[in-house]
Amino acid sequence: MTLYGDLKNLMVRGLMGCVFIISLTLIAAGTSQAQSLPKPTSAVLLTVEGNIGVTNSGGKAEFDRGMLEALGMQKIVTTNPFETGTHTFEGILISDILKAVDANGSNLSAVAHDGYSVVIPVEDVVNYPVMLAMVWNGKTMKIRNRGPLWVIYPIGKYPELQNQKYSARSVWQLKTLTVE
Ligand SMILES: Nc1nc2c(c(=O)[nH]1)N[C@H]1C(S)=C(S)[C@@H](COP(=O)(O)O)O[C@H]1N2
Ligand SMILES: [Mo]
Repeated sequence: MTLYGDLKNLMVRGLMGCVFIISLTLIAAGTSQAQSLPKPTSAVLLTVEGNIGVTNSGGKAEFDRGMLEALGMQKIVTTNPFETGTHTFEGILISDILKAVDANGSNLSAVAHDGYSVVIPVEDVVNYPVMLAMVWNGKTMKIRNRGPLWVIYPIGKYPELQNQKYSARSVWQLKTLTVE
């Protein structure tokens, strides 16, 4: 190695280091950018509380129908443990809701209007497209038909989800998710 070669090498490394650090800074700036959530303008369908970074009502994040829809409606066609046949569900992926509120935790404590509650591990919604369904076979769900929000696991596509554990997490009439 000549002195010139060593010098050039050092400069290239130095430059790469700078590019790396600048990229990291940009990524950090991007993710820490203060997200905000508007206030609901119609009935609150979902409240997310606990360890979240984005709130719109005293430490909680409240969503009305329009706010949920704005997160990006998805469609899942699946069989269901409670109803015969194949059903079409439209709603928001729980992972998208967690992103919107900047959730930080490993469990979601889900509570329903009828008082039912169960813990949904965050890994479920990371590993599978678990949905908060709002529309069932083309119809907006009401409390009387398991709505307004029903946790739907894509059990048709992932047979390993066809058991009691995931049935118990398939909360209908969901009201609140607490990030823990
Ligand atoms: N809101 C609500 N969701 C619920 C329940 C409930 O009682 N209330 N029961 C859970 C349990 S324990 C199971 S096994 C499944 C199926 O209940 P089912 O067999 O009574 O339809 O729904 C789950 N979701
Ligand atoms: Mo159950």
